[in-house]
Amino acid sequence: CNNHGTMRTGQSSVEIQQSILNHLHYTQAKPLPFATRNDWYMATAHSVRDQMLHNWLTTFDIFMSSPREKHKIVSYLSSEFLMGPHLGNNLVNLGLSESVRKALSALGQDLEAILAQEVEPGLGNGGLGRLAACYLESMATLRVPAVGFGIRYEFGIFDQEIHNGWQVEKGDNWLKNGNPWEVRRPDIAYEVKFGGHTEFAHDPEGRLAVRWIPEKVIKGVAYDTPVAGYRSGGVAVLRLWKSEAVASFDFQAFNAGEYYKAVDDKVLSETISKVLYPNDEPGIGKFLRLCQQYFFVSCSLQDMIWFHLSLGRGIESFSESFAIQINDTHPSMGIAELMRLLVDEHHLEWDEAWRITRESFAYTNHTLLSEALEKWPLPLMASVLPRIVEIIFEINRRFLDEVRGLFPEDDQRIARLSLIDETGEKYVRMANLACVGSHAINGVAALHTDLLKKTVLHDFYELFPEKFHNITNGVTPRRWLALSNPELAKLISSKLGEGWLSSIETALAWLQGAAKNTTFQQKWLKVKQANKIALAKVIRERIGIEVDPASLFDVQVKRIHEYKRQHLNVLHIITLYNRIKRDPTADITPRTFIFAGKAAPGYHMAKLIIKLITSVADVVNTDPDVAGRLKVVFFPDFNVTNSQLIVPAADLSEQISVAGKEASGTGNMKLALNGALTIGALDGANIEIREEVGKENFFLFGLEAAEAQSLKSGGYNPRCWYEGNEQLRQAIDQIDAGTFSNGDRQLFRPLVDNLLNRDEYLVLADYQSYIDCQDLVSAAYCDKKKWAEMSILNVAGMGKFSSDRAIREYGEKIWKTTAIIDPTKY
Ligand code: 26Q
Repeated sequence: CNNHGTMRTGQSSVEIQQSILNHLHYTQAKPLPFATRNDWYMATAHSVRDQMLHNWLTTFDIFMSSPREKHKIVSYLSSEFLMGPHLGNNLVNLGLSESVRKALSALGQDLEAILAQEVEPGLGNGGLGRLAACYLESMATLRVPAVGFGIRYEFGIFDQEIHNGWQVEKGDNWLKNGNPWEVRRPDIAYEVKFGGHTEFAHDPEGRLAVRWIPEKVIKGVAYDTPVAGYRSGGVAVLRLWKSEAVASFDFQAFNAGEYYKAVDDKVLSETISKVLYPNDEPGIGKFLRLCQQYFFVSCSLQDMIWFHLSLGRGIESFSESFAIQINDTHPSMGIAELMRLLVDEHHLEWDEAWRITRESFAYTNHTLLSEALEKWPLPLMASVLPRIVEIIFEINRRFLDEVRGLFPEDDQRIARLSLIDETGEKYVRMANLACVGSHAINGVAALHTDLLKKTVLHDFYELFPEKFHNITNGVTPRRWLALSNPELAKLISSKLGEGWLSSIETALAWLQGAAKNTTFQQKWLKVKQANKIALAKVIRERIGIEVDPASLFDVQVKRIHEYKRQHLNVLHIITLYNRIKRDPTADITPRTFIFAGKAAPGYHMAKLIIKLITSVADVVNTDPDVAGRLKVVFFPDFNVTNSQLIVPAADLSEQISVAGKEASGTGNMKLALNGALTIGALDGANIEIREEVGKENFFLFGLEAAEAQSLKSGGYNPRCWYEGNEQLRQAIDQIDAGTFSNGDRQLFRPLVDNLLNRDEYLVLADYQSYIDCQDLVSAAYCDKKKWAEMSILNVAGMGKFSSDRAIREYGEKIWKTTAIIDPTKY
C-alpha cells in the first residue's frame, strides 16, 4: 500500500529513473550538465532511501497496531557498527538491482561506477562491529523489531596506506560528501552528565534522593539509518548518537566577552563522538573512551524509557518492552545507568529496579584473552561518573553479600568475583558487572563458550550456570554471497531455484547433490576463475603487482594480531621460497598469497608483521628463480568494500590462530561461503565449520586448545623447536640475517627475539604441522575436479553460519521475543 503516490516508491525502472532525476533536481540542486558522479550517486541513494523510509514507517505502523504482548523491541547496544556500503546491499534486499541498473543506464550512468562512489561508514574495527551489522540485517529480514544503538563517529577506522612497506594511518573523513542514508532527528536528544559530585536532596515530591550535580552536561542527538531486510518489507533502525553542546552557544560566557571560552565548550562537547578508537582490545584507561561509552548508553537508555512510557506503560514493565543485548562489555555501564535512571529519576526501590535491569540485559562475550577483558581505573571512573561508581559499589556490596552467604570464608573467590579489582591499583571489572547485571551470558562459538565456563568466567559459571548459553556467530548471506559474489549466487539459484537466500539454513545443503556433477563443477570453477581475474586486475591497478589467476589464491584477511599468526603464514612462504632456491626446478604449486588487515596504531609488533610481509613480498616477487610461481601481496586498507572483492576470489582461507584464542571468527564463514577451503587449527568456529563441511573437506593442522594449554604450562621453550627443525631454523635465521631487509639485522630483531624467547602463540610449535598441511593443500589443488567438489561441499555446509540462524537462537534462548512483525497477519 502506498498512499503517497508512486512518485517516490514506484519500483519500475521508468519510475525509478524519474525519482533519480527528481532528486538530482530537488535534493542535489544540480542541472544535468553539471551533475558529477557523486551527484548521481546521491540522487540514486535518495531514491532508494525513499523506498526504505516507506517500508520503515509501515513496519512501525504494524508494530504499533500489533497486540501488546508482541511489543518487545530488541535493543542491540554496540560501540561499533561496521555496516559497509549501503547502496548495493539495499538494492539486493529490496529487489531493485535490475530496475535501478536499467534506470541509470537510460540516464547514461553505470550502476557499478555509481556503487563505487560510496564511501563506506567504517564505524568499527573488525569482527565485533561487523557482527552487529549482520545481526541488524537479519533482524530486519526476520522482522524482529530492532534498534541498533551506537555512536555516530565523525571519523571511523583510519584508512590504511602502505608507505615503503609500513602502515601509515590516514583520517577517515567519511562524511565529507554527505551521508544520504541518515536522518538527523534534532527532536530526539538527551542530556548526559559528566563529572561533579553527588549529594542527598529532597526531590519535588519531598522524597530524599541522590542528586548528581555534574560538572558538565552534553547533549546526544539521534541520527537514524534504516536497514532493509531481505525481501521481507522489514526494516531495522540504526540509531547513532552525535554529541553536541547543550546550547550551541553559552550566552552568559558570550555576554561576558568570553567568546572563545564559549566556542571552546562546544569543541569539547563535540569531541566525544569525534573518533573511533582504532584498537580491538582495551588499552590503558582513556578518559575519552570512557566518556564515549557512558554517553551512548545513557542516551540509548533514556530513549528506550521515553518510548516505553510513551506507549502508556508503567516504568515497572520496562523489560517487557525491551530486550537489551550488549555487544561485549563496552556498553556494560548501561547496567548501572539503568539503575540510576530507575532509582534516581523514576523513584523505584532498589530491588525492583534491579529486577528490571537484570531482566532487560543480556551480555555477549567476544574474547578469551584475559588481558583483553575491559577494566577501568577506579579513580578515573569516580571522577568522570561519580554517581555511576556509587551504584556499582552498591551492586557489588549486595552481590558480594550473597556470595559470602554461599561460600563463607572463601575470600579468594570473593576477591575474584568482586566488581572491583583490588589486587593493586583499583579497577572496575566490566565483565563482572555484565555477568552480575544480566540474565543471560553467551559465548560466540561452541569452544569459546566452553572455555568461558572453564576459564575466564568460571567463577560466574559456578554461581549462575543457568545464565550461560552458546550462540555461534553467523554472517548474512545477502551481503556475503548475493552481493559480493553475484555469479555464484546465480549458479546456486540454477540448482536451488529462487528464494534460497531466505532459507539458507536448510537450502544450501541441497548443493551436496551437485558436488560430483562434472558440468556443475566446471561452471563452479569458471565463476571462481572470473572472480580471481577481477581481483588480479585490481591488484595490478592499485598495487602494481602482476598475479596469475591460475595460481592458488591463498588468503589471510583480518586484523593483524600475534594470536592470529600472520607470521606463521610468512614462515610458510619463506619455506617454499627456500625450496625453490635449493632447486629452482622443484615442482611447486603456483600460489598467490594475499594478506590484508589493519594494525592498531600503537601495536608495534603488528606493524612490524606488516613490514615483514611486504619485505618478503619484495624479495619473493622479484627473484628470477621464483619465476612468478609465488607472489605475495599486501592489499592495503582492508575494509568491507575491499573484503567484498577479495573474499569471492579466494581458494584457500587461512584461519590459523592458535587454538583457544579466537573467540569465533567470522571471516572464516564468509570465505567458506564463497567456496574457499579452510586451512585451520581447531579454534573458534573453525571446529563447527569443519563438522558441517566434513573433515575430509577441511585442512586441519596444529595443536588443540587443551594441548596448547598443557604445552605452555609445562614450560614451553620455543628455542628447542627452532633448533630441532632445520627448515624452520633457516627461515628464522634469514629474517634475522636481513635477507628480507637488505641486510638490516636490526629491523626484525624484536620479532625474532619474541619468537625464540617467548612465542606466546606457539608459532614454532605449530610450524611443521602447518607446513605438512600446506603441502597437502598444494597437492589437492592440482586435482581440479576434486577441488571443485570440496569447494561445493564447503558452501553446501555453510547453512548453519547464516546470521538468520544466530538471530533465531537469540530470540528463542535469550530475548524470548515472539515479536515478529508479519505484514500478512495484521
Ligand atoms: C575496548 C575498550 C577500549 C578500547 C577498545 C576496546 C575494544 C574495541 C573493539 C575491544 C575489543 C574490540 C573488538 C573485538 C572483536 O572484534 N572481537 C572479535 O569478535 C568477533 C565477533 O564475535 C569474533 O568472531 C572474533 O573472534 C573476536 O576476536
